[in-house]
Amino acid sequence: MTRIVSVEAWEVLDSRGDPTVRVRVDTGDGNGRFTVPAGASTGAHEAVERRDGGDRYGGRGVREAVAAVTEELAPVVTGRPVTDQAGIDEALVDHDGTDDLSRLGANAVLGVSGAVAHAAADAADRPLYESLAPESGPGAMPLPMVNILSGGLHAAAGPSIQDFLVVPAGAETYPEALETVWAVRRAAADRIADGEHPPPVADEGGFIPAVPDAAAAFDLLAGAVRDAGFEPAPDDVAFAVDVAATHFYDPARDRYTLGGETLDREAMVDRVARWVDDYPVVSVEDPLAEDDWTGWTRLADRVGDRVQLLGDDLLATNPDRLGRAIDASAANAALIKPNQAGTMTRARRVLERAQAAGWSPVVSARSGETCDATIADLAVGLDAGQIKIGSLARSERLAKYNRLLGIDRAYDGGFAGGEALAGGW
Ligand code: 2PG
Ligand code: MG
Repeated sequence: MTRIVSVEAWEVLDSRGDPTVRVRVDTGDGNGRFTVPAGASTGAHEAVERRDGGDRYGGRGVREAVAAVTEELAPVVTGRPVTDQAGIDEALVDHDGTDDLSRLGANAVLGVSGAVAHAAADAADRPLYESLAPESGPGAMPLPMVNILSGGLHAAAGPSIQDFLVVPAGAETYPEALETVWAVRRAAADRIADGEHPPPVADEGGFIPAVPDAAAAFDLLAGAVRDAGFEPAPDDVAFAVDVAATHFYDPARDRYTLGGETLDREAMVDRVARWVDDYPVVSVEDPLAEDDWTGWTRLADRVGDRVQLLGDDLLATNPDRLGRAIDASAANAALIKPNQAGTMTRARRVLERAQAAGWSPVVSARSGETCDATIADLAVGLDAGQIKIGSLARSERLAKYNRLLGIDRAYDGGFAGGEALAGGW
């Protein structure tokens, strides 16, 4: 039995240049490393990331989280069998002692948990996607939803809506899906470029368009899809949107501020339903704010049988919130972000519970990332069916797309394709 012999942690910088936690776990038979990502449009119900405050890095340093790993968590896991991920994660959570991991920081706890997963794979001399898989084996290559246009908290300008994405639902393989998206992204760049400057890009590599509203962004996407030689259609190149509505909802007034418009709940539900009617939108993420359960269930009643309604801030990769959403039929798909959950085991359990309820899981990166590609292995290993990484740009995104290309070469599990989408497509 391979046991953990040491745990180290240190501060590195992510794709926004902000500090984050990297952890290395050593066993007698190898080692594993994991680097924690970070959100910008974070939800209130996520496990809590710990930042130092003060002047250093504008308060965003993570020395305290690093110290929590080396001083508090390393002794908890040292000596344990590296393959006991669930037992280790439980011990980490117990040692923190809070539900949201706010004492030591979810960035400390997940750092250790993720590095343990890699060390276990290394000790067994297996690729991570295989070592994470259940006994039935890994799943299919995931269908990517790929950011083309950005706004909201990920962009210095642009629309209030965070991401306009394309879903290459007509592709038959994962590599073909990337080729399709590449062509659409290039066509979108040509439409946005003003002849003098390249189009500005946002945190996840999407272009920041100067569009007056969502309809204009969808029209731009449709034009780019046609320029690239495809059809904007649910079975060819479909659209997805991460509205990230929590971040333009004002709880004091109970209103959504979308661009220059102020919308009440009903108007917001109508607006999203209209996008689904007017455009080949197959997935809508966070169309209402994270605690607007009334709005979510109303929208699900209206369009939930024909579109994927994907909870991010709503669910926060939290088992209790997922349970409540399933009971209320508030959505039909769950975004899975390991750092919202705080451990690999919690993320896995939320994903498996979504699958068991007939919901579609979508494994997701954060807007602040490094070249850590763990989520690629997670998506294949647990047969998520879909993945969201950002645009086809910036090395922290490409590291994950490229990891999937490597897995696709090594392993013949098929391609999940458009059937992975919830909502009847
Ligand atoms: C999201 C994510 C990734 P962030 O809202 O889905 O796009 O953004 O990591 O900033 O929360
Ligand atoms: Mg989101």
